[in-house]
Amino acid sequence: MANAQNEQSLEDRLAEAQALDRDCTTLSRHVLQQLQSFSPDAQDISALMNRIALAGKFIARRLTRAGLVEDALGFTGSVNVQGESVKKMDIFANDVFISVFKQSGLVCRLASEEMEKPYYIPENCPIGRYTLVYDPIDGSSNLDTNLNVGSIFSIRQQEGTDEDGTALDLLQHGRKQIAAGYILYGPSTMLVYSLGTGVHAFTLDPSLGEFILANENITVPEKGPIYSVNEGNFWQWDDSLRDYIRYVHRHEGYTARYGGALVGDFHRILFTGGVFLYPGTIKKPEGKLRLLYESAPLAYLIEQAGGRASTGTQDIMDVVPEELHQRTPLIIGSKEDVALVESFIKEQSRQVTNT
Ligand code: AHM
Ligand code: MG
Repeated sequence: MANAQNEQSLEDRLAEAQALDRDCTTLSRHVLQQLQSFSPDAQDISALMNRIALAGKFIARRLTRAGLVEDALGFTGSVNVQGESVKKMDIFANDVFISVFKQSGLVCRLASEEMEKPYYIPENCPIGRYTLVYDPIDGSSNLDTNLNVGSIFSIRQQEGTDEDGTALDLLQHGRKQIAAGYILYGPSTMLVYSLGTGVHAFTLDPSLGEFILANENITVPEKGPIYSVNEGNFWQWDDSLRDYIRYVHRHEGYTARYGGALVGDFHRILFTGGVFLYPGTIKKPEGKLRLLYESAPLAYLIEQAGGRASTGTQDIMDVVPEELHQRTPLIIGSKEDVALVESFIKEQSRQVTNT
């Protein structure tokens, strides 16, 4: 009897130890495990990820109180370089990313959706070896209705110089990214990242103030049921995209999901499979999404998870931008679903060539 009790308590203790182990896999510990090194480079990447996580915590804290505090919601009254009305939260989040990197010695320059030109942190520049490219609040039209939004980030090694301030040295393909990820501000706050060794998701435990490992080595299904696209643009698309949507409507097994915020839509596809599309339209032939801080970081993640990202004719990761805020059509998700969309585009261009 005494032995049975002892065994029981041993099992309980083992279960507790496992739970504790899981709770102790914080983002910073995970990053070091991924890098398998304590080299200066590994320490830098770890410090970078910690600062990004800190930015995520600041933004999440503000968002959870947005309806309660003055000056959190609504527009600033100005228009950004993209011609879009700027929200107060866009500016707050943009500044948070800048301020967490001050005096870090890590990042000399940051480029974001909200800034026409890259921002320099002069005190970091003598030693800062990395550039951070980010979208501080993606899907900001969701803000005023208390729906999910996200932040997207990408880290690149700083290369060359930016003598004329045009950031020419940043205009390189997505395979130059050394890390990428996003923070999803939903019912809970999640950080999903990759350093080129799989995709891993963390949930913010607000009581600890730590991102705790939730899913390791996420793989996107080869094919999935979701198609995620703003069908309001149907008559603005090329015939090939309309044909693809007609195909989806006529076949069983598809379901539409579109939240109007890329991070949330992408997150769902990462876990359940399917495809997200933001194709070009008549008004915007290159679509809406920006290559460097929206499409390329998510392309990096989806490839790491075994999926694909395409413009329709080229892998997103291979696209070399000509300017900082360049837009690109985006088709991203499960391999088979992306290939199916591409097959419609290919067929259309074959028909055009034959006529
Ligand atoms: P934003 O970065 O200015 O918020 O714009 C990007 C957002 C994406 O999150 C989302 O996928 C898309 O715009 C939605 O656009 P639309 O309202 O045209 O469907
Ligand atoms: Mg955006």
